[in-house]
Amino acid sequence: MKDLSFFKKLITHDDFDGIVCAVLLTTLNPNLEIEFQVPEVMRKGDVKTDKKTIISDLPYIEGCGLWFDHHASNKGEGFHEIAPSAARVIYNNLHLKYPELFRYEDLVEWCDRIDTADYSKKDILKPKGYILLGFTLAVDEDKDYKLHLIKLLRKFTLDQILEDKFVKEKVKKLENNLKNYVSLVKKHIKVYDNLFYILDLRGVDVDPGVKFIAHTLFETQKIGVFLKDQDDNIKISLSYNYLYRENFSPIDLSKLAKYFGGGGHPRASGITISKDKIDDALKDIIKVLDKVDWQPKYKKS
Ligand SMILES: [Mn+2]
Repeated sequence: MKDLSFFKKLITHDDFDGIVCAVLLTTLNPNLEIEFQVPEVMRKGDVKTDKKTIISDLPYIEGCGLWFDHHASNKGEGFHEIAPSAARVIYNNLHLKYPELFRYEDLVEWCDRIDTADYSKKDILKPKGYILLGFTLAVDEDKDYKLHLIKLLRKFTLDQILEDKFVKEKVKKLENNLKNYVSLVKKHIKVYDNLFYILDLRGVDVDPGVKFIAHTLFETQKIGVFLKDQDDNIKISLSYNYLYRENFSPIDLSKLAKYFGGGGHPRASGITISKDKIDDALKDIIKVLDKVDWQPKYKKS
């Protein structure tokens, strides 16, 4: 691997994991120019890279210089491991070579929890600490805030970060949203017999935190399907309820997403689809989820 100072640019996911990746990598090379991306845009193939570009927590693009990822559905050349977060992949592979990363041990551990949605009900309804900070990223699409947070995480303690004016502003907005989402979810949800639900939020302005509210309010349902506008398309997110903790997962949601051109993790995945195809896709998804057998099969001894 080339020294980190060789690289000029980092393309990273715009979620908490992507931001922690940027914290680690810009600690090693503060001159990296940061571009935030989402997996759908990477898969379309319009994103330009070169040998001086690093990609983290996103699908691989041919010709990039360095790649760090943890999504089972992505393939490519670089550091790719099945780990709780992409930040974990970076940390594990680089911290012995670059001991200045040691100070992020705690941050990376929280990042693992956040990227795998390892939350309690209280974490969702009354978020605190890094979890609260993670949720502020989803409040609105705000590149300046993301860049600001990367700088804060490099320099300050969690308590200091939570006292920052920009952060406080987002926290206030987030807490306001949380209150509204309870009634909003109840209004737009359709629960199916076979332990899944569809939350149709087309035409409604919400941040991704609404998914966790839905899972919390409908905790006996095991899978949630979320529909949301995404520019001229529809974004379908599929996820196991974060409160469903059993190892038995009878359907791999990344494979289901892949069938429609999306991707992700076995327990959380996403699809971007055009408006003319959404009805048929939704019918197919319901058909598949209706047939999921939730009864674990025990091996005969
Ligand atoms: Mn990730």
